[in-house]
Amino acid sequence: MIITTVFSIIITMNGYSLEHLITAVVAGQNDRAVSIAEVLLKNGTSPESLIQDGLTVALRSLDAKCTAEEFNLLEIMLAGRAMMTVMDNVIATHLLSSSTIEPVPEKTIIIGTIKGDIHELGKNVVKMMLKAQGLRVIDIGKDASPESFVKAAMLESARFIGVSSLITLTMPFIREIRPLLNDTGLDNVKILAGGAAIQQASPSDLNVDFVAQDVFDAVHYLNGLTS
Ligand code: B12
Repeated sequence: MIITTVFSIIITMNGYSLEHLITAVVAGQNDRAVSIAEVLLKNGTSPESLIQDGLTVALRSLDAKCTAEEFNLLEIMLAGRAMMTVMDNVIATHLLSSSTIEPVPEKTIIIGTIKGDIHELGKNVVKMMLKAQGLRVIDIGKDASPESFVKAAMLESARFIGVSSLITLTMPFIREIRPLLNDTGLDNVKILAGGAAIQQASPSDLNVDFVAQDVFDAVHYLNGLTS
């Protein structure tokens, strides 16, 4: 009761809550979503919370709209666009103004969505956050073959590979990356995997070094290896 009252007072003082942000993103209202996110950030909501409790929750709430019975491409695409507008115009701007970290070549990561999967919003969030952490991020896009991850790692002298997957059926392709790396002599390259489809899998299931629950989990893991 007391907690609910305090929460209501905070919302009233700020004018907006994360719930408003979620509603605006789901409705595909770019400008409104940006304004709300700006107010929330100004009033002390962290970028982490905006991403995890706002933007990600908004997109995941469209889960049912992505099934064969109820597929609504337009609605999902508009929500995805609103989400990335907030990422570009509010979160990235905030992160860039609060840090001056230059990308470090020794901290290069190849990032992409695995073969058979065209989801890219999560990957793009990860890309932006890792850049803000000073990593040099090479994005090889979506529907990327295991071979293309390894080729890019070789060409770019990467230390890490980040694989995104939201489609469960793509798991066998993720497992192929490690043996291909070993065949090329890149045994030291660490593989991180993330995305809604594989969060429950263990690293050994996927033949990778780390399975991230979200982007902040990945940042924590990488900081442990690079600092
Ligand atoms: C948006 C969406 C779409 C959009 C994608 C737009 C785009 N440009 O990306 C569109 C409409 C195109 C789409 C298409 C399809 N979709 Co869809 N989609 C979704 C939805 C609703 C949200 C996904 C999303 O963007 N979330 C927001 C982001 C921020 O979250 P995230 O991706 O999880 O990322 C976070 C973490 O996971 C992590 N992370 C993500 N990647 C990585 C990578 C690394 C390296 C690291 C460290 C971390 C990390 O960090 C991010 C931030 O914390 C999900 C529902 C759900 N529950 O996820 C279904 C969902 C993923 N889609 C699904 C399906 C079935 C499809 C289609 C096959 C539908 C169809 N009938 O054609 C097609 C895909 C075709 C294909 N071959 O890929 C299923 C997948 C089921 C499964 N497990 O296999 C889901 C779960 C919906 C459902 N319940 O059935 N989809």
